[in-house]
Amino acid sequence: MKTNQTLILIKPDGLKKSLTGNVLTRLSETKLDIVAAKIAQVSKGLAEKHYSHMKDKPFFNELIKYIMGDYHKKKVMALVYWGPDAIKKVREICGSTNPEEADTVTIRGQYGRITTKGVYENVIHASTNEEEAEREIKLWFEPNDIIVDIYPTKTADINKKGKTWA
Ligand code: 3AN
Repeated sequence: MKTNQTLILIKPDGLKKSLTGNVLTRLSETKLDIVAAKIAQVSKGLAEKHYSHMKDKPFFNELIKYIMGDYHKKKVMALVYWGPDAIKKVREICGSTNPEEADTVTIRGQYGRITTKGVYENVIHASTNEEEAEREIKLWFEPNDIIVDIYPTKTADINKKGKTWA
């Protein structure tokens, strides 16, 4: 078992449907540590960077609108979970990308749906592998937001003693 970290987003449909508590309770079954958490509004730039690997998909524009909260609330909850096999454990409990195909005992199976427009409202995002986790965590969080040292940092401004990703 390898200790690693993963980015989780509770997406705007999850917040609009008051599912935050339910999702965190399900995630606590993993026995992983929450090492960072925040509520954020997603700008177009952040949304496009987060989903840069999907930019050629026909549903890309809908996906960007969805994560920005155009269909629900303009906010997401972003978290970093850390511990043994964090990426794998969280993906398992999230379930398949398509919420209609996701096992009913998973978070997406329990709470997700596909809209008549074809948008997957699948409640939660979780990193797929270590490379993606690193890219996503560095996109969403600054070093000082995370209570464990997971990636190398450098001092950004000698006077302020701030840190930035190395
Ligand atoms: P996952 O989130 O399970 O890693 P990805 O990375 O393939 O899945 O897709 C990113 C997001 O794009 C999904 N979470 C979902 O919101 C959306 N998505 C993926 N495939 C489709 C699809 N066929 N139709 C509509 N939305 C999709």
